[in-house]
Amino acid sequence: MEALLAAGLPAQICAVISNDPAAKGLDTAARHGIATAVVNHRDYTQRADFDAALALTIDTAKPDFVVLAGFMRVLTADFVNRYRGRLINIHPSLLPAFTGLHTHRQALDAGVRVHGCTVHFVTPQLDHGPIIIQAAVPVLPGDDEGTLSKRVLAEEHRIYPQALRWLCEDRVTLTADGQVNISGAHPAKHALLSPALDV
Ligand code: NHR
Repeated sequence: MEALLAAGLPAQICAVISNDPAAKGLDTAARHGIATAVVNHRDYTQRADFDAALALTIDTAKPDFVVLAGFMRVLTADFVNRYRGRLINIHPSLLPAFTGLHTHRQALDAGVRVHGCTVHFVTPQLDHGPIIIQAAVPVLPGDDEGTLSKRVLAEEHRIYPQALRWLCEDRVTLTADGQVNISGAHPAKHALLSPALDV
């Protein structure tokens, strides 16, 4: 969230909303003069009721986009469908690999040599929404969850602002059949090999 605030996006951040009253992002937002709100999931026994309260709070702020950042509650289909094409998330793996939690542990256990992060539209099926942009990083000998997550996080801080900028500029759209179109994006020129080939 701090990286998004620092990115100088052509957007007004109309609210920062958390399900966790202790979330550090609330203090950060308040320091930046941004409106904050808490909808505590512990106050609700049903996910649908929490999501309905969350949607009311979001809609009060009238956002164009709803940007998940470290949001850790699975959202109901009704909630997700209300914001179709306007709700995005960043997930710390190269989806569709390693959905859910502990993605860096999953990557290390699988022995992959390339890992990364994914910005995607949120759909009812967890971590399966249409992909906007991905960044790949090498998994290096001796990596643990700490070193690997730090390498991925540095890329998250690059691709999330880029994806949001495209959204703000109306350059990325989710089509009716669930495809992502990005206008004017440059194709990547190089393959990432890990390890590199012998010279
Ligand atoms: N909701 C839907 N419908 N679809 C997605 O793609 C979603 C979503 C809600 C959150 C973020 C996701 C991530 O990038 C996200 C994507 C939480 C869990 C989870 O299991 C899984 C994936 C993500 C976020 N949450 C547990 C739950 O019971 C609680 C886990 C905890 O509190 O530590 O909701 O990682």
